[in-house]
Amino acid sequence: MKKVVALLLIAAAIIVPVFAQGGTESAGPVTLVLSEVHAEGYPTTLADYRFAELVNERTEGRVTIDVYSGGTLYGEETGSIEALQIGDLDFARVSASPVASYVPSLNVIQLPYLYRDGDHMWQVLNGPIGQQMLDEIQASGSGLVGLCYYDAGARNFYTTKPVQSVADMAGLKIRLQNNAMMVEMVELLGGNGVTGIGPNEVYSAISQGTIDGAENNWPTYESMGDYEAAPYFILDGHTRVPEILLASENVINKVSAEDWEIIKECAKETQDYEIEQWALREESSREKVVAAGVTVYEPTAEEIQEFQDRMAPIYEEYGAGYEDMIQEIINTGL
Ligand code: BDP
Repeated sequence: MKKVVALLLIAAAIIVPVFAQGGTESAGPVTLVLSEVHAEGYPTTLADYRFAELVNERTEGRVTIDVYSGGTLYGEETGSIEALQIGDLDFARVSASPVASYVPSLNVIQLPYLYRDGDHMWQVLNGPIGQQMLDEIQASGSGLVGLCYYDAGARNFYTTKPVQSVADMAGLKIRLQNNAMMVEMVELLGGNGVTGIGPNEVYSAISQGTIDGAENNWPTYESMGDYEAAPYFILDGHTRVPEILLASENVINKVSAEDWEIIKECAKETQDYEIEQWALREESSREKVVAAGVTVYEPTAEEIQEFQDRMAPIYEEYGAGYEDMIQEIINTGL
């Protein structure tokens, strides 16, 4: 009997540390899943693969990440975010816009007409405010971890009929990401915001007449084929919404503490690569749609000002409590 107890104690001494280490459930290699709405070759998809490659290399094969592109797992980013929260999915590359429905403070870094240009946005995101907002995703208790930001340029309206001013927006049904602030933005411009349509369904929603248009950057407008259904593009640049690579907090239970650190470090390292790929694709997508006959309207500074002036109530509502941070963002780089 004593022998049995001694054997049990020895077995426990061997097994317990294995389980206790960094919250690891299994000591063996793990395969994790990443969901991406964009197609193969899109800048964020390229960055997803780079991330997966780096993680696999640096963990010496202990962690494999399978990338599912084209929205094959989740066509709507809200679906992937909810799957991350319950631990049904490990990673998702999403836009910050729908994430703000779960972590409202994230709206502050995507307020309309907040940044002067892309460089301004990157100075903010790569500085203390960017890191604070990324940290807030996990600190908010959302079950999500913000790993890094990627570029997504500026978003613009595109429609079936020409829009050259705020007045032309009247009554237009515009598809938006799942974010109440963005719906309000379109309503303040006189249009009607429509949500619940995944980015891969926008083309057919426009073709069927369910909506009159949508808003996005050059690469998505081109890659999803939306330019064929809504060939009028106004360069109003209403928002710059960064992309975010998210992890489920549950990944921390699936890998060792050391591998979790590697995952976080690899994500950060892919940011510059995505920004490079982004610049190339922004240019080639614009050229492609212009060559295909899209009518691009470049509003004057006064016309842009008219769009911007309408946004005051959004700053009051979504900026409440963040006045200092907003001022700091505006002052960044000045
Ligand atoms: C694109 C983002 C993608 C969003 C999409 C959208 O890259 O993550 O899902 O916009 O509008 O620019 O839903």
